[in-house]
Amino acid sequence: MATPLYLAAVDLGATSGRVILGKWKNKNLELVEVHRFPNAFQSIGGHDYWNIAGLWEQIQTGLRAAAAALPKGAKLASVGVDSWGVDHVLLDRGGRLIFPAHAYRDSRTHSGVTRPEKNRSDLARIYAATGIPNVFYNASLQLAETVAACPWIEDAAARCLFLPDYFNHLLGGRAANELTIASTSQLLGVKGSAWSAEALEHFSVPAKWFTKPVLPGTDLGVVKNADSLGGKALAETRVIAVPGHDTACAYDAMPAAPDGGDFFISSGTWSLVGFENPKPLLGAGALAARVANERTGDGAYRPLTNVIGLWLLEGVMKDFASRPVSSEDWDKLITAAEGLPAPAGLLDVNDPAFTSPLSMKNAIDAHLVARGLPVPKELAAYTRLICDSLGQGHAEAMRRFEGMAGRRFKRILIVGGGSKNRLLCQATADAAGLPVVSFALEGTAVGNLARQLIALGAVKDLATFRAHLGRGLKQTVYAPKNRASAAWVAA
Ligand code: LFR
Repeated sequence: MATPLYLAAVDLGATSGRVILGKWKNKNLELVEVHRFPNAFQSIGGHDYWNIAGLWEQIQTGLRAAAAALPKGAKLASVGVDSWGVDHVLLDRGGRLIFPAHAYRDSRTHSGVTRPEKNRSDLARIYAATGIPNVFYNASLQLAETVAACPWIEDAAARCLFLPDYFNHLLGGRAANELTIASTSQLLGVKGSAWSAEALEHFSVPAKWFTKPVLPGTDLGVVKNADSLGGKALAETRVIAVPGHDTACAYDAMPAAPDGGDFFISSGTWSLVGFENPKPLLGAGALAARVANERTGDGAYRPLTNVIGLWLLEGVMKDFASRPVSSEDWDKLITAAEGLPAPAGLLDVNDPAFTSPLSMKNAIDAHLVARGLPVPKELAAYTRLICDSLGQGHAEAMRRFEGMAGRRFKRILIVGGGSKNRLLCQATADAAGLPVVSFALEGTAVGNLARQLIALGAVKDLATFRAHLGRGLKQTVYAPKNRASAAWVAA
């Protein structure tokens, strides 16, 4: 009987964070969520910020809970941190935070510094250099705004670390920029793994703030202050740079078929739709489709677009007196939504009005009224409209990728919160005309733990991990209902 290996995944999301304890034994991974906490950005004086000290507090609480959940005498072999992309801290030479960590939805980049937007050739040049389109929340634009607003920062700051890099460092790891999270910034070169001098110069971001990104799987050192975290259980715990970007973790966790025929959706606050490719997708078509060539845990490419995601539904719920909490509540809501007739027309989920509205319900209503469509009366009808619209958005994005990459996908694999939403899965299958396979899988945490297992030498590589994982995994297949041909016959 093999000795189990225990590892912790710190998985930070924009609306909640978790610490998960993983147990690896006999090629099987078991997870226990030892700590979960809400997360939200906080607004003050017209700007939105993350509570970095609060997040650090929660990470420590989670690690203490992980230590407490270990069997007597067992040790935590390693820990890794992942989070949403683009957000970062600036540190002075002594490692102190010297600028508030803005949240990516803050409006500071919306006007003024969107320089490439003003100049098409700049836009194409920066895209060719970084493979990342110009999206308002990119770290490039955020840092450009910081430097423009506070020119003194150039000298005062010594390092820019993305959030997982920073928490790895607080845990005791060396201060390093990890590749996947660096690839969300629009400052990393699309070829190789060096920062793009062209992008840094264009955005006036000092190159000295960054070091050459390390690959996921790099051992950054040993946890410090183990006494305050979990005593002996954490005394030799390694801090491992897992894919710092949660989307890279979620994609790593997909038990994809080795033939490359799978299209991926990581469905949560955002729907992150894309696929794995040895090469980036570049050129005018990819730029127009806003393809982000982010990096995978193996350092390859994940051409992807962000479809707005369940942020729409989360937002709408704030305008209703009661919202589902338990899985029974959710089931009731989805059943009610399924029972409704199909909406008269769908939302264009790419409308920027949905990015950060004061009221999502008002934004949706205005969008519908402008298109001459009826406004829903109850939460179930909004749920139906949102799921059908997202399904359509997923399918359209997939078709665009097929056109650009010259390939046909055979299945759509979905992980994340939305994979539990059967209305969304079915709507996606129907719109795409492909089976959607939903996995009962904590995608980001599993991808985070997988990279630790590979780094510790317990698993050979990602393909091997996916094969082990796929064997025991519960999956639900949503076959497409042939809507298109039904409509054709009716016509
Ligand atoms: C998802 C995600 C997306 C990124 C967005 C903003 O959590 O990481 O991949 O585009 O957050 O950083």
